[in-house]
Amino acid sequence: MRVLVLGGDGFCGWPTSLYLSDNGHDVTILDNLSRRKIDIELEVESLTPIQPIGQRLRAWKEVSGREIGFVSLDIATEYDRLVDVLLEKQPDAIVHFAEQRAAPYSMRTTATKRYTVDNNIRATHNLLVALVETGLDAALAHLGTMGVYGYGWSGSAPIPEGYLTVKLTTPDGELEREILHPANPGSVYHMTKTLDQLLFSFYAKNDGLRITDLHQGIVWGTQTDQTARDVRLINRFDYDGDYGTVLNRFLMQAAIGHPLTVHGTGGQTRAFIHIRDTVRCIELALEHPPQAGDKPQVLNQVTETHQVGGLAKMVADIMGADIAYLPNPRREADENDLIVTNDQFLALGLEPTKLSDGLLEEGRDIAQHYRDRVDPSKIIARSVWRKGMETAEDLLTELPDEG
Ligand code: NAD
Ligand code: USQ
Repeated sequence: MRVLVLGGDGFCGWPTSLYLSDNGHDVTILDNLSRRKIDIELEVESLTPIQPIGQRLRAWKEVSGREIGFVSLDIATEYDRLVDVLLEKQPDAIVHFAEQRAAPYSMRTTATKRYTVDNNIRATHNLLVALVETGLDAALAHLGTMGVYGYGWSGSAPIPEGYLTVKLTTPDGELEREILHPANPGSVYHMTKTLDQLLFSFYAKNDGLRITDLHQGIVWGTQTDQTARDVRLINRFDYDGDYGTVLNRFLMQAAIGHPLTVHGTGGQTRAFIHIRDTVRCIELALEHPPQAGDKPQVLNQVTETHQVGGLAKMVADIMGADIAYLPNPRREADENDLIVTNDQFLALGLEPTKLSDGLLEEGRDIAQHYRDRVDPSKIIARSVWRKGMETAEDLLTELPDEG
């Protein structure tokens, strides 16, 4: 397949691009490198030393003999160039990762709220309208989030894959309808993903676009078989309070002797997936697209659920770390149930990678190897959901000696 990977320089997009290229697909990355610019703005760097995109691509050619194309393009603002690229490349499939993806960054300031909405909604809408304008029949796979469902809204009822069947009482009797699961976002970022869903519903219905929305859980891990082939291909590892996600943060914290930063009681339950399964799921989704005229296909891209406090205990037991219970900078439930249906990916042949598969140790080893790159002042999460909310002080001002 000729595949365009939008956002292919990012944490999920880079390993996906390599995986698809390795499996014989003709891959072109479209990315405006905004994520690298946000690192500069936040004065933080990936724990792993990621190479400039040109070096990454040259290294991949050297290692695999295969070429990946790259177009520097802002999907949210450069509509005409996007149309030109689509017409030139004539993709069979498009993977859309190109959005601002950190909930804390999206809540940081008025400017980051506006940027997140402008960037994400315009990027998604530009892509949809460009597909209509060009008449291309490419299958689109978009990375959505489990957070569209909200946490705890369904209590202990399993969260279905995208749609709910509801019964309405009408004057003429009972009516059964399938509706999009009610949206219940917990941040401006998550809200953009719920808005994306409505754009997809409309363009699938009106123009017959073939769309799969992947409601992904929190991705953990760093390396895949492809990114591990050469140090110049290494994937990014975000550890800071805005972009670092919980499990990778705990692994990094344990590796440098920092207490594990549990927000609140740690009763929050979230869904997880390893980066190796993310790349496999994307390929499975591209191989099984919906037909023109179908409603958007929604797949829950998750393999397991865990409570944050339970994860901290697991990491602390394996690696001997302390746990710090900190004021929660977010407005979220202290505790929630989360039972998620993921039958479709299992039926397509996904063999889930679990936390118990020895990969926690791999994360710790990477974190230990690059521990000197950690800036301890970037660890505590300080973007608050409402002005005036309390945040913790730094727990470490400098890195403890190794040993
Ligand atoms: P990331 O920030 O590492 O990567 C996103 C990439 O998109 C970056 O390279 C960025 O430069 C690019 N980008 C952003 N806006 C763009 C624009 N307007 N034009 C062109 N390029 C643009 O994020 P990630 O962790 O790789 O996440 C990728 C997608 O997966 C996101 O949409 C995110 O919402 C979703 N997702 C991520 C996770 C996770 O845990 N990382 C979990 C669920 C869903
Ligand atoms: N948390 C801690 N300590 C930390 C960091 C986080 O207790 O040091 C808690 C948070 O308060 C939250 C939970 O862990 O309750 C998850 O936070 P996170 O930062 O790991 O994940 P989240 O903000 O939900 O966002 C991440 C990705 C996002 C994706 C989402 C999938 O950044 O792109 O959409 O996971 S999901 O959570 O399923 O919606």
